[in-house]
Amino acid sequence: MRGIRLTLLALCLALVAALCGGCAGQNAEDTEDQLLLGFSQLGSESGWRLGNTKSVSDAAAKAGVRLMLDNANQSQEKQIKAIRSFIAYQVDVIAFSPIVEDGWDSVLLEAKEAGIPVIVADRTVNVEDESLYATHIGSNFYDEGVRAGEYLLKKLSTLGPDATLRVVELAGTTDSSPMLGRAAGFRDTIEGEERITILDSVDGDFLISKGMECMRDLLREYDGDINVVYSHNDAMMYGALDAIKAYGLRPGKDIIIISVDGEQRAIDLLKEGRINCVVECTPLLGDIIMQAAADLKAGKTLDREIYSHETVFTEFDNLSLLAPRGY
Ligand code: GYE
Repeated sequence: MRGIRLTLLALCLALVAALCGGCAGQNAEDTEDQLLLGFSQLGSESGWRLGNTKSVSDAAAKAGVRLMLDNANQSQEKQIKAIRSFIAYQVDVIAFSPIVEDGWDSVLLEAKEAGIPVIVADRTVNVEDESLYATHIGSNFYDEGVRAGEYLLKKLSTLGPDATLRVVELAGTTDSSPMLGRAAGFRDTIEGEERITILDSVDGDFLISKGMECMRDLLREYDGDINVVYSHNDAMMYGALDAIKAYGLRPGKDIIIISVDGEQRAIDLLKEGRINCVVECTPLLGDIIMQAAADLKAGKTLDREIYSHETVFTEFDNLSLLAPRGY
């Protein structure tokens, strides 16, 4: 019996050591009062995601928060496991970026029953009982889709009365909240404009490689007769640019390119005229998450939604004074 207990203890310690690889401030004296935050990151699929992970780690170090960081490599199952281990370790607060919207009710109920407040970061969840999480910190993805649509309407107005636009959409991970919001906001905004047609929408999973493959297939399927690419993130857009060039067309000129995120590399492409519009979505959420975690530990109630302030960058703007993006 004692042997089993010791083995279990050793296993727990090993798990904690693995998760706590990036723990900040581990001196025996200061760990007592420090806030312990378990953060389940969904993966490393894009520059945006890497910037987000860095923002959370940097902010934790700055705020003196002990961070248990787990990266689920695009697996919801792994995210659920990580959240369960945070509960077992009795962290003060759990934060996680949910890969898809559905399927979180049970594990969040377990956190609630353990008395651990949960911050939903970046992407959103769809749960029966809203009290299963304390707040959502991130972007309004629907509004991002609206901004993409508004840019396209403006662009159309510069092209003369006979212009028509055939659009293909490179969609993010199926059933993820940014994919759903960006698709809906865009459609609602261009609705009623008969000169714009959405030819196709394909799942590019927010990845450069899939953006390239999807765009190559779409160009073949429509014989290159595509006027607009609406990519749900910068990574897929980078891949699509390669496919467009390989097909012998000029992105930004022969095909209008709209993307979302606003990584530095995308802003540089916009300035060079190789893409036309980037809707901003900031991954720099670390400081806001740390503040929210401290407030929750102190027993405060937070707003249900804490949205980032975001804008849109287009070929019609003067971007010469734009500060470096930081991601
Ligand atoms: O747009 C994309 C990333 O969830 C808002 O996920 C985030 C999205 C972001 O992979 O680049």
